[in-house]
This record gives sequence, C-alpha cells and structure tokens, in this order.
Amino acid sequence: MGNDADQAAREVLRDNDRGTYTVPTDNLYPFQWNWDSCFAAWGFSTFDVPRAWVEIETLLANQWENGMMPHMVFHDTAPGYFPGPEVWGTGRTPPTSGITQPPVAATLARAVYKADPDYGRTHMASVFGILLGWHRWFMTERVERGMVAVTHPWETGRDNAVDWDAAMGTVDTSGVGEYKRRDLQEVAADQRPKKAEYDKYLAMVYFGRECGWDEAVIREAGPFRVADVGMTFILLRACRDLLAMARDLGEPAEEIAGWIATLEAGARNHWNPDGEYFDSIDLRTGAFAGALTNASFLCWYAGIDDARMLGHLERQAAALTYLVPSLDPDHPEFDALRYWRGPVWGIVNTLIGLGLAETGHDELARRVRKDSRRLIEASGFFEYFSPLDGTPAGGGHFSWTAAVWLAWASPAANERIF
Ligand code: 9WN
Repeated sequence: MGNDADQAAREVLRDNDRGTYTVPTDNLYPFQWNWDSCFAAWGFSTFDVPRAWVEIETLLANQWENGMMPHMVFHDTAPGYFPGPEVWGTGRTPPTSGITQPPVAATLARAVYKADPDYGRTHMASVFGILLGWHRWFMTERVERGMVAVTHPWETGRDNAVDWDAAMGTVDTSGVGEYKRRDLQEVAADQRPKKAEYDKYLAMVYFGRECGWDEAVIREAGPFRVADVGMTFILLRACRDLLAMARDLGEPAEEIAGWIATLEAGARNHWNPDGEYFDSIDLRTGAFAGALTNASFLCWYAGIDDARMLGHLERQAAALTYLVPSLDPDHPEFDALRYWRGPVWGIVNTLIGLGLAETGHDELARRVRKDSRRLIEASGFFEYFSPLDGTPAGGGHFSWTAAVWLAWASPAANERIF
C-alpha cells in the first residue's frame, strides 16, 4: 500500500491545485483556507519544493494592514457558496474573510525550508517579516493573560467543538434571517454543525462586518471571546519556529523571545484544576469550557510536558480503536461522527504525534502515527474519521489529509522532519 498511497496522496494535491493555491477539497471548500494551505505546502515539499513555497507566498500575500492573516481568500468566484465574499464584506481584492485561523504557517514554512534549505533560504527571508507581523498582531490584539482570544469559532479551525457551547449560548441570532447552507449539499447533516450553531456563526460574522472588522470594537462588544487552548499552543509553537528562523536569518530575536515567555506563562492559565487538563476559557465569564479535546493534547507540540496529560491520552488509548478523538469519549456530548465533537482529524494527530516524539514519549507517538496511518490506508484521504471504528466522514479527496500522509504518516515519511 505504501508507495501506491504515496502516489495517490500526490494526486490529491495535484487535483486540488489551482495553480498558485490549493483548495481543501473540490466543491465543499472551493477557495484557499489559511491552515489548510500551510499543510498542503508541507505535503508539496515532499515532492515539489518550489510549488510548496508558491502556496505559502500566495496565502501570505493577503495579509491585512494591521497584520492579521485572514482565514479564507476568495481567489475565484463560486456561485452559491455561502458565506461568500459579500457576506464577509471586507472590501479587499481579492476578497477575504474577516477573521484569522490557527497560525501553523511559521512552523510549516520552516518544515518546507528544511526540505531544501538552499532553495528555501530566500523564500524564508521573504516571508519572515509577514509572519512576524501576524504574530505581533496576535500578541497585541488577541493575547489576554498570555492566552489567545478568538472572536469566532471558525478562527479555531475546530468549528463546532464543545469548547464554544457555553460562550455561544448568549449570541443573539434574531437578525440572521433565512439562508442556504452550501455544506449540507455536500455532506450529511449529522456530520456537520447544527442549524442553531450555524445561525450563531453568521450572527458573529454580521457583527464583525457591521463594525468594519474593528478589533477594538470586537474586543469590547463582540458576541464571543474565548481563550482557545489550541490557538495558544499553536501560536506558542509557531513563535519557537519564528525564533529559529530569526536566528537563521540573523534577525533580532528579543521580541519573539518575549512572546514565548508570555505564552508559556499563559498556557498555564489554561489548566482546568477540576478536570486536570488544559482547557479553553470563556473570557466574558472566566469559566472553563470543561472539554478535554484533541487541542488540549497539543501541549507537547508547544513544548509543554505534563504527566497528567499523558495519563488522559493513555486512558483514551485503552478505550478507543483510533487516537486522538476531538472530544474525550467520556464527555456526554461525544459524538463519533459529528465533525469536531468526536472524530479523529489527521492534521491534529500529526501535530500531537510530532510533539510527543519531540518530548520523548515514543510509545504514544508511535501509536498516534500508526492509528493515523491505519485510518488513511483503510479509507483514503477523508476529512475526518470515527475513533471507534474508523468510519470515514466529511469531504473526501482532502488536501491536508493527503499532505500529512506524505509528510508524516506514510511509512516513507521522516517523522522527525522538524
Ligand atoms: C469554516 C477547510 C476548513 C478548515 C476548518 C474546518 C472547516 C470551515 C467550514 O473547513 O471550516 O472555516 O465551513 O466548516 O473546521 O478547520 O480549515 O478545510
């Protein structure tokens, strides 16, 4: 299967390649998404390094003046797509969304650079300043008590995770009106967010559009503000990689070192003493979400080791056929096929597995990688999978699943690429 699967994975990336950017999958997601693209670039770097840099540079060309990197770029028209550019109303060319997404770019750009340092050096130098600006935007606009605040669940990349349930409870949907979802034309409704959640996602978009995506207004009066444990860990890790880039390039590193110290201290604020795990926090109420998710297990990837987190993962390893579920199976809301409320996601597994390997937890690292490999080998490059029996779900022919296969899960991949 190994070589055939490698070939099939390359074909997925080639099929989803639109020349200068890669769509996550045809139809369901017909534009460029921020973190999807970074994973796609990493996948390309295993067989076409120049194309990998094009992917990253296309994405990063869409930075806002304030430093924010949008979560979507609408390079092309897609009639019927909802919510499209007019709903976001950001007035940019090309149009973008008005929110951000997990900042894996510095980490994966560095991985692309390492695939061919001679080729990548000038490219790394050209993107360094953009990444620095984006991280600075996070640190000035979004970091509170050392944790990353998100203003919309879509920013987290984990749309309907249980983390947001309580915080979304107060979002007013009275002005949302009628609309036609595009996702339900492609995927079964029981594998996607519910209508009540979607109404709230739209209410939050309308709030942002109405205030012209003004961060100060959103901070003071926006309907949703949650410290996402996943974003904090991902930004912390990305700052470590940005620091390494700065050193390679002979750029000043003090500011980045300061961000790392702030985020390391902030990561501790995510510790939920009742459940004894890293958790998200509603910044409006100060309440923990009470959800042990796959984002909680990004601690090792962020360079934070914790024996109690290992204990949770070992418990899940004993209970489940496939690690790592997006919600703890003991949580009452666990739902094996509903998007971010139970299924396994290859990309998050990859980051967790790399973190475990880097911190010397070899047995669990091997298990996470082996489970990811088995899921993909059995079913192909799906968007997500049941942790109970491996049932594939969501979109197929998915770019980032193909990418993490090539860069990490395939027998041919070098697990310690970083
Ligand atoms: C909204 C593209 C994106 C991923 C996210 C995933 C999903 C979008 C959606 O698809 O989100 O951004 O419409 O559901 O949750 O992580 O980047 O693959």
